[in-house]
Amino acid sequence: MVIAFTREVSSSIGRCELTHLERQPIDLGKARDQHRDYERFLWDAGCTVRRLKEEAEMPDAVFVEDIAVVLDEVAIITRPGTRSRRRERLSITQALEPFRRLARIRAPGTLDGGDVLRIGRTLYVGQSIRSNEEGRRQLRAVVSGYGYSVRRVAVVDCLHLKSAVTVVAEDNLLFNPGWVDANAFQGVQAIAVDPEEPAAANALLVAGRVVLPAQHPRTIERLSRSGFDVRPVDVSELTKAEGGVTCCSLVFDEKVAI
Ligand code: CIR
Repeated sequence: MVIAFTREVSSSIGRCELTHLERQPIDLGKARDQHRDYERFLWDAGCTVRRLKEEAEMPDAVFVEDIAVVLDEVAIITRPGTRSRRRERLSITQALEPFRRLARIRAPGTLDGGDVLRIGRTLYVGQSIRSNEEGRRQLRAVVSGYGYSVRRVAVVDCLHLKSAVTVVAEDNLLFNPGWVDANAFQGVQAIAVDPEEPAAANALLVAGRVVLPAQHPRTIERLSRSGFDVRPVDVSELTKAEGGVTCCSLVFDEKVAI
């Protein structure tokens, strides 16, 4: 069974962290409706969706991806690079405990899950404002025993590595050439986003389907023409909170034969 943890959009989402965007009003009802549609996509793709309860005083808590990195062998509870998000760890820890051995990033390390891109046995980690060298060192110490290597990747002008590049097939990336150098990734092909849609590189791959925000029609068209099964979702409200489609879920196999 594939599990997808999500979380109800917080009623305080209007006070979310913002780094590259100006604050705009977020329609909470609409954000929740759009989030339901996103969860419906996950159900349709075969995931068992477990929606965690709202954390009303944690504006960014819907973005569960940043709080953990879930591998087959171990889940790493991160230490988010922004202080306001560290309280989100308690409920994610409790949610993941039944499924994985847990490891933790500890001070002074920082790591946001949005900075960790797994391709096979390599974890590419963004050198972003949220994840530091000590965070990467601790991650490497945890995962190297399981046969993973950790590689640092430079990113510019965006929040996380996965704002700039994501996996759209086992051997294919979608990326924004202005934010990350695709040469950093070995053995995979890379498709660039449409130049007019710089934020389109954050796609979620589930069961061979590629979820992309409907706001990026040119990139959707580009991927569709290349044969990808693209599923547009309207996430206009959470986009105002600098969220993408990967950050709203933690998707993993319930039981893994190791
Ligand atoms: C933040 O700044 O932490 C949130 N407003 C957005 C987090 C988005 N997370 C992600 O892309 N992985």
